[in-house]
Amino acid sequence: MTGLRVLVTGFDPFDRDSINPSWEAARALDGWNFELPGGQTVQVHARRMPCAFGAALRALDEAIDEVQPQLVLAIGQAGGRSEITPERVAINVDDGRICDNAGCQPIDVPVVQGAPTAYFSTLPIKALVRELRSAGIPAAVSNTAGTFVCNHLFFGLMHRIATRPLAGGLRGGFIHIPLLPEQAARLPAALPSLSLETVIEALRICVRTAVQVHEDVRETGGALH
Ligand code: PCA
Repeated sequence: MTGLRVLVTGFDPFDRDSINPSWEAARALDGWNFELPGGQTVQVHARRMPCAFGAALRALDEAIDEVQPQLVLAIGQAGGRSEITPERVAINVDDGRICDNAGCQPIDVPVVQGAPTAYFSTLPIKALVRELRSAGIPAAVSNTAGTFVCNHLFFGLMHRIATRPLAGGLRGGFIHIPLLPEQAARLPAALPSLSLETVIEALRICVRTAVQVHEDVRETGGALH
C-alpha cells in the first residue's frame, strides 16, 4: 500500500515581526510519519512560504510539484484571534492593509484574473473544529481569511486544485492560528495567544483528521456576523 503525502506550509514573519508561529509549528511537523488504523502510512513535508503576493504562490506551486501531496494544509498567523480557525472560503481579491515583505500593497485586484469569485476549502473544517475542541484546544470555523497574503495563498491553492488536479487527487485548505505568548507580550495591549506546543498538537490533530475524514460532519459552525 502506498503512503499518503501531506504538505504543511507556514509563512515568513511579516509586519516587522521576527517570528511567525505558522512556520514554527509547521517546521515541527516536517518529517513526521505515522500509520493510519488501516495500515496506510502518512508522511508530512513542511515548506516555508514568503509573505509576499505572487512569490507565495510560486513557492506553493514548487512545493506541490516537488512533494506531490494528496493533502495541503496551509497555515498562517492571525494576530487577535484566540482560536485555531480552519477557514471556510478563499476569495479572489488582494487588498493589502499593509505592505507585504516585498513592499507591495495591491488594492482590489484579483488573485487570479478571470477565476471564480471564491472557492470553498476542501478540508473537513467542522470535523477539524470538533476534534480540536475535544482535545481541549480552542477552535472555530472562520468565514474570512482576510484579503492579505494568507487569503492570496489559500485562493491560489484552491484555484490550482480546481484547474490542475493531481493524478492521486488533491484536497486542501487554510488554517489561521493565534499569536505566540512571546509575540503577544511584546504588544502594548495584550492580544490572545496559544503556546507553540499547543499549536503543534493542534496541527497534528488537523493532519490526522483531514487525511481520514473526506466527508465533513454536519454541525453548526456559522456566525451571525
Ligand atoms: N498571516 C498573514 C500573512 C502571513 C501570515 O502568517 C495573513 O493572515 O494574511
